[in-house]
Amino acid sequence: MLVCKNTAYQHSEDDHDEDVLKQGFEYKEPRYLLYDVNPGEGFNLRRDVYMRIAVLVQNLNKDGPWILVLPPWSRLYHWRSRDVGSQERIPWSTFFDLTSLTEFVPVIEFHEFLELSKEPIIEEVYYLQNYKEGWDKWEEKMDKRPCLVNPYEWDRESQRWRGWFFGYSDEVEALKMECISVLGHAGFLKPFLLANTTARSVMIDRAETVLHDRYGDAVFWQVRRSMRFSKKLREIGDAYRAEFLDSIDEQDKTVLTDSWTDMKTNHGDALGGPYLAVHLRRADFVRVREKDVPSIKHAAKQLKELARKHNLKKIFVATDAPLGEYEELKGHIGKEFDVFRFEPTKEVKQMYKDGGVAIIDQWICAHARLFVGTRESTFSFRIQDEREILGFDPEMTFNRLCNEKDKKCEQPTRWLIQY
Ligand code: GFB
Repeated sequence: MLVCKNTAYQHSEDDHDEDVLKQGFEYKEPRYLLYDVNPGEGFNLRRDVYMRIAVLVQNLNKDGPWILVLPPWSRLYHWRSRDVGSQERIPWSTFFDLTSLTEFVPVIEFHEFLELSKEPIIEEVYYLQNYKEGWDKWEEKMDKRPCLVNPYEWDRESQRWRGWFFGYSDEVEALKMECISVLGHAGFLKPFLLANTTARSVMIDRAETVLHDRYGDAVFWQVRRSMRFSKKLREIGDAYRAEFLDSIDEQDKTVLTDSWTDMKTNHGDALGGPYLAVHLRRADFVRVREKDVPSIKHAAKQLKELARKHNLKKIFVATDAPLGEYEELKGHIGKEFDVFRFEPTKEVKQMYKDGGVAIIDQWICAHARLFVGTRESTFSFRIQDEREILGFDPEMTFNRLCNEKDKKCEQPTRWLIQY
């Protein structure tokens, strides 16, 4: 399936016909922008990098047709379940609603890009890196430089570059690869892409190196709003809310419009289901962000206080904690509250993997009357955005747990939605 909304840019046999020319459009073959991210990055930072690149592609489309090729999800560090089958080459449609993405920018899946290509080739790869010498004064700049690290390998036999290519290393190759030192916003890549290459397919690797053009403005929120989760995952989350948390959209005032482009809420429109939801980030965070993560006992104390304050009797826990820690939390919370955790069926796990289960957790947290997250976790940040889109009062969203030694317990920055 080729998803492309702008009919002037649609890639089909008919494009050459006179109608297109009559409409005043000069026919151009679309070009494909691919990207990848530092292999160690987690799912929710990757979502943020998508936003930077989607805005770039939207800007490129002002001058000619470009299509964003969605990088398949493969082998993420946090996806460790062994009972879910392969977690390689997962297409974006498993997690996101592609029609919705397309309402911001034309996108296709990587396998569709391969089907459209005569050969499994990406013509040019630009591997972004920092400046070896660092920088004193922040100014936008980019230069071709020797690679500081190079994960690609030149294959003498095929005269092509070999690389990871989202788990397609056995099939896909590149014709050209260069390293570019860059300091700048994603939009800064546009003049480079228009002036320095005429390749049909260009891949930007280590795309997290470039920053958002404008963090938090209306365009930022448009692309964020376009990232709706897949309908199936939303339905699984909704069914759980209805069954265990007495949470139904009509009642909770969280009904979605058919298209994100028609949805505009005010703070306080959404009420949310009668439960407190917490994102309790544990696993590697306990080690890496020791100062930000509370003990289980202290987390329970804060949750009980908040639930009492807001008169909520149910607590939903989204967590990557092992079962033992979750049981410990329940023990500390005690009988005063009912505590819930989403338990996927075998079928859901097989079908939607660790990534899908995490999204269901996020979706349930997004619909709670009150949300409390973990400091500096992009997983918690994405729940906060989702709640901004639904129209919650910021008081009910921008809350976090604190470590017992953190007496100030500063609450999260409120990145409020802009239209
Ligand atoms: O999403 P993420 O980048 O958030 O990475 P952080 C955390 C991953 O752990 C998620 C799983 O994508 C999930 O796979 N996970 C975390 C959870 N919390 C939950 C939860 O409540 N429910 C479920 N089902 N899964 C950063 C990473 O994580 O932490 C960096 O991006 C680094 O790579 C750093 O590891 C320490 O921003 O929280």
